[in-house]
Amino acid sequence: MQVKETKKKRKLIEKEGGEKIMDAKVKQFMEGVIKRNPGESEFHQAVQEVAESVMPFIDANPKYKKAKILERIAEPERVIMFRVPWKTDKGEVEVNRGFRIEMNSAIGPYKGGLRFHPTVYLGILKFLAFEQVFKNSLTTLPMGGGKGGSDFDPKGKSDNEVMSFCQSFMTELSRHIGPDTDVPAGDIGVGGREIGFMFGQYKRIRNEFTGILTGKGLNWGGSLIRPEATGYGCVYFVEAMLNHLGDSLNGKVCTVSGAGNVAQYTVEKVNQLGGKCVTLSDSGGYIYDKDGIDANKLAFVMKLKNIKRGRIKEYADKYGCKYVANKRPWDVKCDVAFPSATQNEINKEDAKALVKNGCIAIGEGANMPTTPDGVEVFQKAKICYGPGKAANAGGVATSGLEMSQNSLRLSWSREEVDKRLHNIMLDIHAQCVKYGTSGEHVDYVKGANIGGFVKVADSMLDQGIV
Ligand code: NDP
Ligand code: 2IT
Repeated sequence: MQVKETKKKRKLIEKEGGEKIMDAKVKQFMEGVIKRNPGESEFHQAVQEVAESVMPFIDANPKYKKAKILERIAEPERVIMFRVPWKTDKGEVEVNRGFRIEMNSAIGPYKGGLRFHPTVYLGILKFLAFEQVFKNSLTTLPMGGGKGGSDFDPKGKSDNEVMSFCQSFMTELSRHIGPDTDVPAGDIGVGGREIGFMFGQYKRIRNEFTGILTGKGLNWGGSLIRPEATGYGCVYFVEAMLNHLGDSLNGKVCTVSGAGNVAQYTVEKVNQLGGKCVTLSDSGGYIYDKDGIDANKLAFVMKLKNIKRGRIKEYADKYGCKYVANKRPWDVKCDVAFPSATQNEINKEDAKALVKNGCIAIGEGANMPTTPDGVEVFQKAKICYGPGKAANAGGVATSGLEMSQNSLRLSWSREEVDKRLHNIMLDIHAQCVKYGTSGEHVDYVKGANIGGFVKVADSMLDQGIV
């Protein structure tokens, strides 16, 4: 008995010692990253999470360490920053800043969205480009990682002003992108309207009709299901996590944040799978509709947000439900939560409230919506926590399918694209299970980070010191 206990103790001490050494290695690596990228807190956060997952794996596979893969992966291949001058309807001159981060091209051309939001700066786009490298690798498709955007705020601007901005933005961006070089798409503040204006300007400058953007309109090279893909994919991923435990979304109450592209199609797919979504939000606050956001109410939201460009409060005014100003919906009781607005929108307290109220799964439609101490709460509670780079990869995966169709000069049917999207999400789930399972539990953070890392790291090794 005593021998057994001593052995157990020794093992624990060894494990704790090993963890301490690993923590010290991550700390040392992060000191370098922070020094090289001062003030970019979101980038530090994203790199730290990946470093924590892959450091033990790198330790066990010295070839990665020798080639300094982690150091190289955390350094963008190229960062482009440029001036974007444009004119308001009143004839006033405005100046914004444009960016494109070309992060990693080991497995394919740079690929990732453009974000137009006043909070955009280098640190946010570098975090998004970094996440994109692993996410794109997980999709199984040949796409490298990139991200771009501007601190331009489309809110309250006329269509004409948005067009004027987009044309100026693309005038410079056009020098850096191409169907085999870098293929941007949408993100916050960039949807079908903006992609159209930018595509038109590229064509005009270059005299080429090529697939230089994804999320295009159906009449001019777009793919069916691309608008739906991120939300649908996220719901497919959560369904896969629940199926893995012998459960499903059928009958589940879900909370959703955001009211844009990702949130809207998350609600649509949850409804199709027999669940019920009770919240949506925007930067003004959230609505709580305990009866559920059915197809008719969702049609109202789509018109409100995509055409009228109004505020989510108008939903509460129309349907007489609760509206909570300046708050996020995480204290509403739910089985599953879909954060689908922006980064760091679930903090430690929000995570605790979700777990306390019985939430069993999180599907991150947004990129990095949970703070590190919030993630720790979910991990400790051992609920199904699907991190963004796995759960929201359906959007970029379907962008990859749009690129394939453009190359073939063919369009696949809705059913064909949806089937491929569904299979890709199941494949991503399988990769997370492969690299993240320990005992009965799947650590989806570890699984996604290692799964995404291996393919990129091996490709970098194959291609030498570049
Ligand atoms: P949209 O611009 O269509 O919608 C964004 C929604 O989130 C709006 O309701 C917006 O409210 C809200 N929001 C944005 N920023 C904030 C903020 N700082 N605080 C509170 N609310 C905010 O963007 P998407 O739906 O395309 O993107 C949502 C998330 O999903 C982002 O994290 C994005 O990176 C991620 N994502 C998107 C993909 C895509 O294909 N579109 C693919 C993968 C991930 P308001 O209008 O008031 O600003
Ligand atoms: O974060 C993301 O994956 C996106 N915004 C979509 C990128 C893309 O190229 O479709």
